[in-house]
Amino acid sequence: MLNFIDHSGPQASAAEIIQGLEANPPQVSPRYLYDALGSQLFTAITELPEYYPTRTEHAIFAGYGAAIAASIGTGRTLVDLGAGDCAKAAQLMPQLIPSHYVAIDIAADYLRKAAHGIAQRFPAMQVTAIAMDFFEGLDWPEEIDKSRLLFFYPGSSIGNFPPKDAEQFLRKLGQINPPSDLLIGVDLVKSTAVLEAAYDDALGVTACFNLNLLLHLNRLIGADFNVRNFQHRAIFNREASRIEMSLVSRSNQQVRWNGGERHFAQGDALLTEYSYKYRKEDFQALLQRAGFEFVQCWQDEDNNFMVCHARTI
Ligand code: AVJ
Repeated sequence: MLNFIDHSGPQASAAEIIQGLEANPPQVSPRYLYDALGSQLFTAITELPEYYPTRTEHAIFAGYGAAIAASIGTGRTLVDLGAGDCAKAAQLMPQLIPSHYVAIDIAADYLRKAAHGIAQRFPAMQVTAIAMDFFEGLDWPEEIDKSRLLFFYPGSSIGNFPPKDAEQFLRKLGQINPPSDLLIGVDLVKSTAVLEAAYDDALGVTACFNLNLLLHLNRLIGADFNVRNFQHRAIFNREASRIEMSLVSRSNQQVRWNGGERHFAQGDALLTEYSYKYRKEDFQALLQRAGFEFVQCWQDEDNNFMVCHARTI
């Protein structure tokens, strides 16, 4: 029942990584946070007391699953963007009853196992797993039927894009085969203390997650980053409405890689991730600019997180 398609293509682009490291200020795409260990560390993050998004979204799906299914309808092709362990989609399947589940993720091995489990649990549903990086936009694989698409983009992963890029990404999704629907999780603006704790937890799991990116880079570009020489930092920039996660150099040091090197002075920050936070009205306006009509949204009591249903006009 499971159809697996490998569109992962050439893995990481060393040239792109090096260009970012040589830029001022230096930066690395957050996609490099997710090697095998990084994916497991992210799963650990979702269980931390301070990291509210995953459990809040889970509670919204649990409380409003029937309402969500009533708003969207059943029998759709559920396209899971960044499926990971497929658990979030699986939570809604008994109510959404998709005819076809298309799980997309960059972590191929992890995805294949998870999708296999889903295919066994829901034998009446067609399951397709696609190993693909859709960060630069989703190129729809020709071998997959694109009728009655429901894009599922939970976890506030949209927050990794700056708002202009988020708008463009969503517009392209909507243009694949309109009319289509979108069910998306969005993290909301809140107090600095709550936001910063979520990205700098007491156990230091997020610090490990961030620092592990350096080990990933060491393998990808033959770099010699010493994890002990960098410190995790996550601050909320309220003006830009985003968490800024970076790795700060603990000393003056030289870092080398295949064909290049760079000096990091003590206090220099290597930017690893932005995580944008929205006000409800601002996200609705963004959806509209991206060519979607806002249908309905569901939030937790404390307005920490929201799940939106929108459809292309
Ligand atoms: C997977 C992008 C939603 O921004 O909250 C968690 C990743 N980074 N802790 C987020 C993340 C640090 C996460 N997203």
